[in-house]
Amino acid sequence: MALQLPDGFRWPSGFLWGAATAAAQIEGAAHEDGKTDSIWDAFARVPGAVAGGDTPEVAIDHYHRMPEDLALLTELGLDAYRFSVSWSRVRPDDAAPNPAGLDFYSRMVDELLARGVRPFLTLYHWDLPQAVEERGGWTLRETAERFAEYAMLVHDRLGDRVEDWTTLNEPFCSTYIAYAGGEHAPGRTEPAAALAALHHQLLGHGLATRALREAGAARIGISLNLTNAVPADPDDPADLDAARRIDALWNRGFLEPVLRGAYPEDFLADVRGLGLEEVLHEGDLATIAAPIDFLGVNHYHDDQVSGRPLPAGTPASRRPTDRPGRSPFVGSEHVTFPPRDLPRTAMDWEVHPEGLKHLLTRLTGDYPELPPMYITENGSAYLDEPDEHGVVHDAERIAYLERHLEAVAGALADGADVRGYFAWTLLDNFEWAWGYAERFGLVRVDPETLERTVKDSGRHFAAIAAAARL
Ligand code: IFM
Repeated sequence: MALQLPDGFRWPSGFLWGAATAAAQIEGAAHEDGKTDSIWDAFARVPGAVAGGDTPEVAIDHYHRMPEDLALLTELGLDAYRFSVSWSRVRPDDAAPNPAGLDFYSRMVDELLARGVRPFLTLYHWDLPQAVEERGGWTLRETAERFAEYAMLVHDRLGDRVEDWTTLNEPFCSTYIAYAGGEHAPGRTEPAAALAALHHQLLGHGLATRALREAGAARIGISLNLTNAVPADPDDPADLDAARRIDALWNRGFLEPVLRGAYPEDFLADVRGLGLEEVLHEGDLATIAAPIDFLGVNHYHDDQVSGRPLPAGTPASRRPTDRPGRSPFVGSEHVTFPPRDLPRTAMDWEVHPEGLKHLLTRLTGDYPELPPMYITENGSAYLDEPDEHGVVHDAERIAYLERHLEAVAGALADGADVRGYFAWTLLDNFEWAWGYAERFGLVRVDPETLERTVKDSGRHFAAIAAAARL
């Protein structure tokens, strides 16, 4: 089925069609050419931390197959590629710079530019050097400063060719889920540590943004994973309050410090006494609000929320973070997430494309100071398998993609300033605590041979992008 676009709709000229990846999920070579442990290498060795005992040690061997993988971008006719740099590859243990690691990304950027593909570089996609974690990780203020130094190391080497810089990817996951929910590395379950990590990651974003700007970076942004917190019963004050709390913790608690230099008052009230006050220094919020040129929006699903216990008979959630004592929802641990009657992906995430339109429209309406947006991640995991000819007919992923692109078009037609869409993800990969079982790729990676095969969704995405440019 073709895209159903608003009457008279045209994709804006220059709209970017891209795909995204992250270092720890694809590179492998986890201890090669000088790279040392990131927190994900160490976490994956903890029994039970990652499904199936999977590790990022080899991942999908992108480190050795980089040119071949980037050729896929050309095959799909994509304009842009969003990738992340591994801190522990370019500055192992956050000590001396590693020339071999920097060379790898330099070759990657050259390869992209030679292919006419615009590099979108993310500095932090969750893989802190383990040595930094052992000193206290993001709970320490010093880590924000170390991050800004690492950002400059990368800029010194790649800033002559990379124009689009993203500081952090989804700090919600690398703070709350990592330091309070225990599902992501470093696997801690301490609410105060999560709040300290939140503040220090945002501070690191501000310090790095300022330094990159002074060094002449053309465009700087941050990618936030944002949700729509939908009250289960819009007439029930308990559900309305639960939705407000989740919106504050998950969305506004990131958007407002970055865009306005202030944590939302209701968020501060919700987490009062849990440790944020102790790490918040005078002047930090002005640093965090350093102007940005774009907001990266990552969105996969909405979340229905309630302030009441789950009704009896609700199917058990598959999320490790929903285990007792492991909540990323600091200060709002009593909030529940009753499932809605909607189709679900293999991740057990609901499919509700209208949510993406709603989110983009809401951001546009609520934040007059909003810079242009990119969808820096959107995609779906399905348990697709190749047929006897090795072809993957992933009709569900195609439908997900189409409906979400229609949602982006709808938001554009309603005035949202969205400049591009990056599909998550180019290649099946290491899906963090879920190991290799969850597959989001437009390109299949054979789990045994690591052979790459473009799925039907990859070809479909390429065709949509090509048609949009006409
Ligand atoms: O794989 C992740 C990615 O690293 C961050 N955003 C969500 C994706 C799917 O879970």
